[in-house]
Amino acid sequence: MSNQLQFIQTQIEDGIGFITLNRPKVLNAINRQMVSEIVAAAESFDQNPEVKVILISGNGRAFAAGADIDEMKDDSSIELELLNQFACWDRFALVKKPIIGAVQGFVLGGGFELALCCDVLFAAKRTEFGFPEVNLGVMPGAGGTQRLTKLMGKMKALEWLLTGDRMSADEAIQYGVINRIVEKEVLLEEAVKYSKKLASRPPIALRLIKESVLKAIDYPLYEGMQFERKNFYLLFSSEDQKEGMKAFIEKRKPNFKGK
Ligand code: DAK
Repeated sequence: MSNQLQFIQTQIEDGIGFITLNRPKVLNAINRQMVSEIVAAAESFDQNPEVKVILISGNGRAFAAGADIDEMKDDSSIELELLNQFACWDRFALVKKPIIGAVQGFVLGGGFELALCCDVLFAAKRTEFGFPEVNLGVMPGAGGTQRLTKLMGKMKALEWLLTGDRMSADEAIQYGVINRIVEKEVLLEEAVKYSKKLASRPPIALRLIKESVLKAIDYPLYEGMQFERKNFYLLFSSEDQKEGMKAFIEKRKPNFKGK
């Protein structure tokens, strides 16, 4: 089942919900309509039991070169406050299923912020990441200063945020910003292979693992461990836990149902 929206394409195949940014002429610059489409697709996949994992990528020579500068150039602070677009954007980070990003070309500004909301990132060789907002007289506003700093620490994050310089894929992997670097030709194939592996895992365990790891970013260790423990207990009321352990004892492959 594939669906062509105005600025994205969606598809469900083999338990994977695909979201493909599709505005290649402007390097997938993210306008407001595209944000709504991405968030609506991700939320709909999150609710759809057919989808186990979400995979986001971009058509053309960029994942996304940032928010659409043309659309926002004349905005006033009050218009932005009233539009409250960040509220829509923030919902992407609330998606419970794992989100795999397959990025290439340029991953800049809002495009980088979107990538940083993913849970596992595959990048093609020669991908360039960065926050060039400073060169436009602004700064990231959709989580860039926070998420990058939590990943690489204050000194490194400021180095990139203050200059607006572009980070190579090699640097990004060194700082723990991405997981894998692959040849561009096999980027999607590798991300799909990984997504299929996740799709074979018990879905409730996947979402509770994701939730617990995200809490580790915000919570002190003790509180995080209490949160983790509740999720651990919760999994013992799932059918998948019974099936997973029974299958192990019976020396067969488990048949997880997401219940
Ligand atoms: N917005 C609009 N158009 C863009 C664009 C962008 N961010 N990036 C590229 N384009 C367009 C170019 O204008 C050009 O259009 P035409 O001239 O062909 O009509 C086309 O894409 C191809 O781009 P170039 O000709 O520039 O291609 P090059 O290979 O020479 O350069 C580049 C590629 C990526 C280095 C360059 O295009 C570039 O510097 N782009 C801008 C990068 C940037 O500054 N990005 C940060 C934008 S600020 C928000 C959430 C998030 C944000 C804001 C609000 N809310 C929820 C409210 C985030 C803000 C940002 O991201």
